[in-house]
Amino acid sequence: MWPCVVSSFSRRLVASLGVCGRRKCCGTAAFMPEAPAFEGVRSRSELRDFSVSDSERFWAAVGNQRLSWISPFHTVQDCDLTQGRIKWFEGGKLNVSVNCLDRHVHTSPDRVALIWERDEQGSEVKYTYRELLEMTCRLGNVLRRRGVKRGDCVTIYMPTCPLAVAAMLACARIGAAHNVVFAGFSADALAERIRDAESNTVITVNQGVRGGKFTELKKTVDEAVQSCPSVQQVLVAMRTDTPVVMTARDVAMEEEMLKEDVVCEPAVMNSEDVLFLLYTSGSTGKPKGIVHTQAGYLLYAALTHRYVFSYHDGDVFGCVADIGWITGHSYTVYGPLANGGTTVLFESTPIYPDPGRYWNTVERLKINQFYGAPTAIRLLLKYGDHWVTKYDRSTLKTLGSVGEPINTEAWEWYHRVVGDGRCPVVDTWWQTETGGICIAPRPSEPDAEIVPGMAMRPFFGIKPVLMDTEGKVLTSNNTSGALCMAQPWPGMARTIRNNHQRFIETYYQPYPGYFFTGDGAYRSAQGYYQITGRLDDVINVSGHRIGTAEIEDVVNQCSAVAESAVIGFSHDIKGEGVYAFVVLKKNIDIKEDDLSRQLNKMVSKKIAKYACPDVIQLANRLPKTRSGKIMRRVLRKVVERDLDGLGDLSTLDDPTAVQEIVEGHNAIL
Ligand code: 6R9
Repeated sequence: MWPCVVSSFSRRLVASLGVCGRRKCCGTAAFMPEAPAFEGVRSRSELRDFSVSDSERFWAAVGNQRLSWISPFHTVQDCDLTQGRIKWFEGGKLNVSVNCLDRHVHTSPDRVALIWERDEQGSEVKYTYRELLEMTCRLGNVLRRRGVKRGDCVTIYMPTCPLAVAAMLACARIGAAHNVVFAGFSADALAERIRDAESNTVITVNQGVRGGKFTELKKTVDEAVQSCPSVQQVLVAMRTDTPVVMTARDVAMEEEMLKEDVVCEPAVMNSEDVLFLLYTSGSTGKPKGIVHTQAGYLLYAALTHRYVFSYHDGDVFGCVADIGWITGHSYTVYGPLANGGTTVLFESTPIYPDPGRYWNTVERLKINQFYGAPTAIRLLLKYGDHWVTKYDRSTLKTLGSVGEPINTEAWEWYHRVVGDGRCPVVDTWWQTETGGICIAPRPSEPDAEIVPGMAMRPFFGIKPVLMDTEGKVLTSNNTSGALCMAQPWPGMARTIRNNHQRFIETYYQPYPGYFFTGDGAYRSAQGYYQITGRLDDVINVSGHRIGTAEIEDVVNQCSAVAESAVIGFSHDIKGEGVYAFVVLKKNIDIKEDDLSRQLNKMVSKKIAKYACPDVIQLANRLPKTRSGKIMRRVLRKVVERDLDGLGDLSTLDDPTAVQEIVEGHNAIL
């Protein structure tokens, strides 16, 4: 029955929920597994309409159905977008780690929660729900005993691994907030985030291992904390056998965990207490600490994970994002675990030990849903189909894409080669600020069409609008504008840490009464959404508005081109001209004139003559963030010849890429 590891508190809690662990089941809809039923709602699209028109009833039902509450909420929402005030499920009390662990340990303790796909191919390790709960409780007890209190913020600087997940959940268990910093960030970037979060505790590992290379994470933390007076202790876990120098501030984490009990009383949290901070770049240099809270975030991550990917019990979910990004938070950790799923922790890179790594992993772990980034897909496409087709991918059911627009060529390849033409590809649009997926082709009627490269349909409860330059809502279809959200949803960010004013100015002042995403979008004649890129990436050529992503999409379809980045630059006659940075595929020999002719022909044909590149600069690689986004801001500054204004380069993957771009640009002039 009830495993001994669970506290009497949790036992009482689950007992109070009844056998299914769900309070007030409201019946489920016949047309959609597990979705709540509402009178008169007979299809998935009717349910989507209902979720927007009667959003309080919708969210109340799913909130009751999908989360386990210690005390029920009394107010579904208290939001005012004109003020940037977002509150959901007030009065409710719950514990996120109980929702992600204890309730599944209750029903299926031996179900696999995590499959750690270690950097060393073929050495995966599985952890059951019982084991993950034990690990979490031990670590929760370590933190508590060492003085971490409810409301404190713990910074986690670790690679994607089970102890990192346990660290996140241990914070949630004792009511501390976590601040995961991507383990590729430099000491300076880490220090800035620790200081802003005012963390007293940092959790790290001795060394990281990625792509066969070792990184000295503990050393980086040592350097960072020198300028972080708030830090009192650093917990150090051992990822490798290599010893590291331990100071009086450092604590051997596994040793401490072994001394602790496997039972840890969960803190009783309010719906709106902070669950985590996650720093993300804005248009200005200083990163923003985006704040998410307990109930609304967890519910939204769980619901989107369940329905966008059509995740069913027993499926193996493979999100290959690092836990240092929001995608790792919502779709490696919180969404899958809230749903009692099996989730893969991918520690490696797409090309280690060779470009077949993803598909080798899919075959070995029998992954059913694969969720990755277009930048990786484009990279792998270059290496050819055989790296994919040599592995058995018959377990795959859904393929997901996230992080940037996926160009048609990459989409088609992902669909045709990776998915053998039989898996829906879901291009999912969302942001750190939205907490979870907001626009995606699914859920929809099961065989509804999917248009390549389009995120298409708003998720339940999401009401997108497009705004014109005067701030008016564009009502017609076949139109482009600034993407805003007209209605709040539970997963949206609550504030920016230490800077609510910046939160309001960035997201709520540009279009009063709406949440402004910072992205541009096109709404097709059928009403489907296509993201055209950050609004600062939209350029205006001779009065014609064009998304740089649209031009890139065409350029990337050229058989010689591996990847490209297009920016606007100041042009005497046109206002803005089109500047294309182009990376050629390996072993391609083409004259620049021929390339330029080919690209002009293609762009004229697919978009219009005005969109043709005025300048083409060949490059060996593009400057990218460590999460794979092309840093167009840097390219613009190079082209503007404003090298002093390059801004924050802490997220840059390979600093030498910028130097190469500068030299290439100088050679063109
Ligand atoms: C989840 C994530 C958010 C920004 C967002 C947009 C871009 C994300 C996209 C996409 C086109 C998609 N973006 N998904 N653009 N199509 N499917 O990536 O969060 O790191 O905060 O980035 O990424 O520009 O505004 P985050």
